[in-house]
Amino acid sequence: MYGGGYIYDPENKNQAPIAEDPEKLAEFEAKIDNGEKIEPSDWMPYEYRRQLIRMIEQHAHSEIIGALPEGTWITRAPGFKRKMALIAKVQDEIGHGQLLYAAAETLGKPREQMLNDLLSGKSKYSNVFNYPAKTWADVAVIGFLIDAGAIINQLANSKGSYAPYGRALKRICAEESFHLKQGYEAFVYLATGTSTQRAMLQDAVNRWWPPIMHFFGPSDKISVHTEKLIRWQVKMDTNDNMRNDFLEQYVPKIWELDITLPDPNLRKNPETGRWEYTEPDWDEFFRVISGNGPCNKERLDVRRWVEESGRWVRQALFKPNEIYKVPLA
Ligand code: FAQ
Repeated sequence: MYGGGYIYDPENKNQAPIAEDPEKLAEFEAKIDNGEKIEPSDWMPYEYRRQLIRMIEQHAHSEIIGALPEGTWITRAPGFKRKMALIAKVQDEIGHGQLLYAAAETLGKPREQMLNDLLSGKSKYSNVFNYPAKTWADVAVIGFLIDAGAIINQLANSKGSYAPYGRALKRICAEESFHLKQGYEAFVYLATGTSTQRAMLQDAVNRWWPPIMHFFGPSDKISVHTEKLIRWQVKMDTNDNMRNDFLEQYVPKIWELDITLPDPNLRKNPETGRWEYTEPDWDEFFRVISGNGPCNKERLDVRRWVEESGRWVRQALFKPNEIYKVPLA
């Protein structure tokens, strides 16, 4: 039983009230306006719950799928220390997935169903993890720039109205800041290395830049959920503002290493103080998030294999007698 006596039932098409009780809705929105946090047992509108499940679940999937591109580099990372750091980072990402699935479960959707929806393609996960990590420099770019983007987004979301998500994000952000240091160190090492190392890094930056610009979500003009989510303080800033914060903080760090970015229009407008750039290719973005990116199939195939090969562990944990049939003494 979850908040407001709600039980998540995806087969029940009538579970969304046609209209929320106006008094309860006004009370709920006043709480949000007051900066109060919403706990799982509190009353909440159906749409608030639905949106949170969608967002937190996608975030959880992004963490466990996001572990895959870097995971393939653990055995190939240059040197023992980098291998150890990468193992720890990948392990953290899986842990973030666990925290986020637990936060989404408080809203009533069972974890098994979330994982089924990931595998069937019903639930999305972050666009960036559908691209290959071809060289060690890709790992440096992911660790530096994708973790940087994730921190900007998650720090904002951590101040949001749903308490369990905020609590999970505070812990996740603390760990992500170590990931960022690890990525930045690897990035600087390559940028200040031999001409071959610099060329490898430049190539990785060129390939990752478009997906990184997509990472913060479609431009505010076409984002569908932002307005409602900001009203309910689920999202604390718009996609374009978060993209701008990222450019503000990280483009100077890239340029000072003499690494270029593949956008001739990228510049900070001195009058507005905002960054200008070539409009990202949103057709490519929507193609990738709907399952047609370069690695979508490979990523989901790995997850499918994990689900299959780990089934006996789940059975041993939750239904041990069905496996072992150990007679009771
Ligand atoms: N990728 O109306 P909006 C990480 C979808 S964690 C895929 O603007 P919204 C850690 C969106 O779902 C990274 N899909 O959506 C790590 C919607 O589709 P739907 C994940 C995207 O929710 C680092 C449609 O486009 N972080 O990286 C993306 O208001 C390194 C319309 O978009 C989170 O999930 C995207 N990038 O704003 C791990 C944070 N953007 O559902 C390993 C929580 C949008 O209607 C290594 N999420 N879409 O079918 C959020 O803050 C928000 O959901 C946004 C999108 C800002 C991502």
